[in-house]
Amino acid sequence: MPHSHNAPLLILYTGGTIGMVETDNGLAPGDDMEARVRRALATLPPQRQAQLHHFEWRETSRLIDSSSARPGDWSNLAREIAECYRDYAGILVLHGTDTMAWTAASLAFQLQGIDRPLVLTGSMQPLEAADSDALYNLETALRYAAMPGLQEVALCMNGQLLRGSRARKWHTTDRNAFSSPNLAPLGERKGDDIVLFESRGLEASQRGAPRFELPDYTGLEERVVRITLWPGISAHRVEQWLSDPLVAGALIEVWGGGNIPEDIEMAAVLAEATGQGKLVVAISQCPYGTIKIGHYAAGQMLNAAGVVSGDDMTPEAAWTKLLHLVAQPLEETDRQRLFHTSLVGERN
Ligand code: ASN
Repeated sequence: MPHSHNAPLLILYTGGTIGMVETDNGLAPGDDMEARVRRALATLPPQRQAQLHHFEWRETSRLIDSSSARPGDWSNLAREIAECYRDYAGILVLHGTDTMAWTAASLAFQLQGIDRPLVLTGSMQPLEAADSDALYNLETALRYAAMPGLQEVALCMNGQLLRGSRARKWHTTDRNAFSSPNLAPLGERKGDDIVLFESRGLEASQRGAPRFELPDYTGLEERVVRITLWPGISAHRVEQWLSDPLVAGALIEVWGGGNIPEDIEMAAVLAEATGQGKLVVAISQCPYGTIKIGHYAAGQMLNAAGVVSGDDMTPEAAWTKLLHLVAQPLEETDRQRLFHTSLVGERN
């Protein structure tokens, strides 16, 4: 359903540094964030204020440092958005930066086919700090959240608009903290111009109609493990994780272009897990580029063990996609097929 351009935007505040204030225990989420945001926006030059769409405000019941976010928070957020998004021209989620890429990827899988902008932003410095990046990010993200040409989940930081399922936090302190290693930005702010590269957005065919999938993720974090290989890692160590009956999915971060140690026991452990119907996927430890399982002999065991390639996905997207598939009552072959398929432009 096309949305009205007169509809307001929604700002959904979840916590994060952007709204934090100094307390006796260090930075923590502060009160009155709506008033503080409106005051900050009112300091922009009038012609830039005039370009901002009007917005309504909501807050999640628990404002958090995003390092405390859990999958249950992602499913709550997606449900809240699914219930109200039709009333808004676009949605802006204010979020901590530490796990913003995880939330963005997770929202993309839950809210597939969303037909308007869903933008996440935050900041590296609190709104009221000297030289804060908060107002710049707020203004830029609000502008993107009002662009009808953007019809997907995106993350906006430091003037860059990145696909939510492709973004990663890349720096601990720099205001240019996010990157999208395997996909060019969807948009870029140049001076006061906010440019959206529509040809890079999700194609109409890929986006389709809204087809939200909203399983409850609460407690499911126990069911998907993430294992990063280190030189000399033993099959026994991997088995300890994979053989746990609670575990239904595993993300294995392998070497370079898709290699694991030539260790027959390791191959047997992986094959045992996939044989039990667990979804085991591999991505590279290299942030840039894709894997090609079987290119080297050292990777062929992954194929033989039934491990599914995560191609050029980020760990955040691969893990949240695993969780999303594990959370639904799907046949094993459908889970594998869906993991292989690009659902929201998260992989090539
Ligand atoms: N620890 C903060 C958070 O993720 C970091 C930030 O927002 N810059 O909530």
